[in-house]
Parts: sequence; structure tokens; C-alpha cells
Amino acid sequence: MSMNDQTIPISSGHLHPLTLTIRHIVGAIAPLGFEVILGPEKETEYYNFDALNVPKNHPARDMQDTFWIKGVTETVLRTHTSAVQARHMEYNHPPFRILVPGKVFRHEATDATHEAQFYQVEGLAVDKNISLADLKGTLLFFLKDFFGEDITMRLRPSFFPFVEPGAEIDIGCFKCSGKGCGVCKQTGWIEILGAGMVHPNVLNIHKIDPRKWRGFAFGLSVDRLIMLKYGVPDIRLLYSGDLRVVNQF
Ligand code: 2NM
Repeated sequence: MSMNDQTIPISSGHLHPLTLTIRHIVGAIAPLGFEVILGPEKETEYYNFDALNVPKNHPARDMQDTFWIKGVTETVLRTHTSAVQARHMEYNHPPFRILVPGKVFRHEATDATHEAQFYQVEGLAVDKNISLADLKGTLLFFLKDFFGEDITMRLRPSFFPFVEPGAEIDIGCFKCSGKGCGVCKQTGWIEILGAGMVHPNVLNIHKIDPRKWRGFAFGLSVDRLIMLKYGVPDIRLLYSGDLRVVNQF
């Protein structure tokens, strides 16, 4: 009898697509000089909202959008990893470039494209003479790594309380090359992440002089990137624990 007749084939485990994709994103951007920083998932209202120039009456602070921790009204489950960037700005002097991957929470109904928890990677660079060109260069460098060399990108004006100006970044549809299809909803463009130049109020809150220092920041959903790149139809599949899903990555 040969050895092979007694060998039971076993399949080896591997990392979850969310972990693999976080590593891909961080691995692409970190070589540009970004340090990876982690922080708490349970946050204070201060770091999650006040320290980021989110107004007291902003709808994002609402009970419908944010998980408030019962009995401790000033404590939340962080709604974005920007809260960690606020902590970093408070305790560090510029220049710095940081990347913050992590889990975030939104109190909203779940459907194919929304989960109560998902993963973000946010980036922040503060230095002298940082401009929108640095933001565009950094993001295009990343998007070419993630979606391929041929990817194109555009910025559309948008609003986030922590940046001015703010922008949504779209990529030219990788499926139809801009002709219009189901993936890009016939527009030729796919919204991929949010970004902007750090608002002077945010710098001031952290005692960083906006006349001397400037910053760019961006935030993306890891889940959304996976869904787009691989055609995953429902975000909940990423949290199902179903090996038929996971084994495809
Ligand atoms: C986004 C969009 C635009 C952002 C801003 C900051 C900070 F802390 F520097 F102010 N961190 N991340 C930012 C800006 C995030 O996500 C859609």
C-alpha cells in the first residue's frame, strides 16, 4: 500500500476577504510614507464628532444613525475611523501621514448594501504645502494598484464637515469603460470614496496652526470595494461565515 492511499486530503484555511483586502489597501498606500494607527471601537462623543467639526445638531449624531451606549450618553460605537485621526492630531506634532483601518458602526436598517458594521480605511496627511494635487496623486496611485493601471478617476465637489473643499472620488467604470452598464448605473462612473482638504476648524481644534500646516484626508469602505471589485451582490455575505463565499477568495 502506498502512502497516498492513506492520505486524507484536507483543505487549508486562509484569511477572510475583508482581511485580505485591508492588507491590500494598506500595503499599497503605506509605502508612500503612511504609518498604520489603530484606536478604540468604543469612542467618546468628543473624538467621534466634536473634534471633527461635526455640528451639535448634525443628523449623523442622531439615535437613528449612531449607536449610543446606554446610560453613558457621551459614549458611542465609532461611526468612522476619523475618530482615531482626531486622537492622533491631539497627541502628535505634524508632519505626519497615517492610515487607520478598522471596524465602524452605523445604526441603520440592513439591506444588500448596508450593514450595521463595516470596515473602513481612512488616511490623513498633514504637512507644510500639502495640496489637492497630493491627495489626487495618492488616491490615483492606490486605485491603479487596486483596480489596475488603466483606471481613471474624477473628483466631484461634495460635503463632509471635516473637510473644505470636500469631494467624492469616482472611477471610470472598469466593466464597460464608460459606455454605461449595470455596475455604473449607466453613468460610466462609480463612486468609490470620500476625501478633501482637512477643515481649518479641525486643525485649530487640535492646536495645529492652519496658516502653517495643511492636510488632506480620505475615507473608504473596504466592504464596498470588495463588492465592486468581485461583484459581491450583498454585503451580508461577507459576514455570513459561509465557506462557499469565503473559499472563492
Ligand atoms: C471621509 C471623507 C472626507 C476624513 C477627515 C479626517 C480628519 F480626521 F482628518 F479630519 N479623517 N478622515 C475624511 C474626509 C473621511 O470619509 C468618507
